[in-house]
Amino acid sequence: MQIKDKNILVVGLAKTGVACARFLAAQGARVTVTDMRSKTALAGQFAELAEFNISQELERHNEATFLTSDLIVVSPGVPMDLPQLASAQHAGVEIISEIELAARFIDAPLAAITGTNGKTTTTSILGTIFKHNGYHTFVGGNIGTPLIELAASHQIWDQVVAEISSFQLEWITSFRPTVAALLNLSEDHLDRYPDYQAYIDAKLRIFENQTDDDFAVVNRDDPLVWQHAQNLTAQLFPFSRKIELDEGIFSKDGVITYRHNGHEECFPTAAIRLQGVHNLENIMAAVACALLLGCRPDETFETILCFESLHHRMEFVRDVNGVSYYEDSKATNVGSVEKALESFSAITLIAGGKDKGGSYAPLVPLVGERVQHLILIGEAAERMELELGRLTDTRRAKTLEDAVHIAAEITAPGGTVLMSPACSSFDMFKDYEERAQRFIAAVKAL
Ligand code: UMA
Ligand code: ADP
Repeated sequence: MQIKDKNILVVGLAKTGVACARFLAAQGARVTVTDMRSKTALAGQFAELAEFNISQELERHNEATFLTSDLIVVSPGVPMDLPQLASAQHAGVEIISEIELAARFIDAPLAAITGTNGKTTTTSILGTIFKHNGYHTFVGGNIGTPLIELAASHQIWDQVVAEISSFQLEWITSFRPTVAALLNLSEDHLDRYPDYQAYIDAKLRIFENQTDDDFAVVNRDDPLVWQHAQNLTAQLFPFSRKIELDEGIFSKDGVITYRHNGHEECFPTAAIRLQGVHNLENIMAAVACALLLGCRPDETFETILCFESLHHRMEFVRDVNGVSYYEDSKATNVGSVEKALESFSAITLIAGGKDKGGSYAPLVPLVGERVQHLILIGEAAERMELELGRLTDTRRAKTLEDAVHIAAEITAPGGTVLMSPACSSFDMFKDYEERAQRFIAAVKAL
């Protein structure tokens, strides 16, 4: 790919934009960065670009710059319908996402993980398996390290594991994983997509450039995933908790069985530390990717036995007066909250935050059955109360700290206080990690 002396516009200057601008400038491109934020707000980002000669257009996106660029690289947080992108596309300017740029520099086998929930957990498990098998492994993407840092590292990698979001797939053209996994589909990001199908279509693009030499690891038990997997070019490799498969990976009676081309491997699950049926799905997906890409079964099994839950995913905080407190700040959509509610009974649920536009209706049966008290915070509180409030004792709290105090007052011994918001955090917090820390601090202060 010709980069030197090209006029390249990087749209968005957060983690992705900085990594792209650095890589492109180091390759000799004439780089311009544009972001709606101000120079003051972006001081940290510019400090990271100080060694390069980079033009900047801040607090606006100038259409003329879009139209005169040779290439535009878009950050995932920039919506696809930005008018300047539409004009540039119409004028024939090449527009790509950061993962597309990175993929053009990846020589190693690429395992890419997507789905509404479980991406980070599965990506981490798979990265750990590869490393335990002795492979020099790059783990990146939506998990927090832009994939382009792989290209910028100038190292030779044996394996690449990428967590991939729907946003990152929006501007791909040749991104082609050797193994792509789709874990599950449920409503999310409807504040960005016109409808649910548009979100699903974006996710499915992970398979779009695969050939029949590649593999699609898909959830056999998720009707939407299975339905959309039927027309893929790649070889289907399903995983299931419910169905015994001749080709694929499934769990039954405490054993995970992997079957491929007449070959079988079995892993007992009793000693696995990672709890919850959803994590069994994540483990099966990761093991499938690992074995399909040549990992040894023994080392793979050793890794999954030792793997512990990541922070902020159904994490135990402490017991106070016979009540257990759990923090699930990473549950930013309805699908992940369903899994959390399935894991406990006698629940006081603290939920709410920035509304992503989806329906809360899938929570109705579980809230009715298991939630004794519902405490709502944030912008979504009103809509959540409309959809769920009639099912249980429902209250509003102004702050997360107030919610924790109310929960402590009303939850009977033996119960569980669970913060599993079903919303993003940006109305009240910097991010889900800050929300988690504030919850943990409030619970510790009880
Ligand atoms: N901006 C504009 N114009 C716009 C919109 C945004 O200039 O019209 C600017 C913003 O001011 C900001 C930048 O563009 O400075 C957008 O940055 P970004 O949101 O893409 O943030 P990054 O730090 O580059 O992080 C992104 C991913 N963020 C999103 O997809 C929202 C990170 O995923 C990812 O870890 C990182 O790239 C590295 O690959 C985060 C995320 O929330 C964790 N992902 C979503 C999720 O998991 O639900 C998809
Ligand atoms: P993602 O990266 O897709 O957001 P995470 O692994 O960070 O996924 O988990 C996010 C939330 O989803 C947490 O609340 C976690 O408990 C829940 N979760 C994890 N795996 C799954 C799964 N396979 N299905 C449904 N929910 C899941």
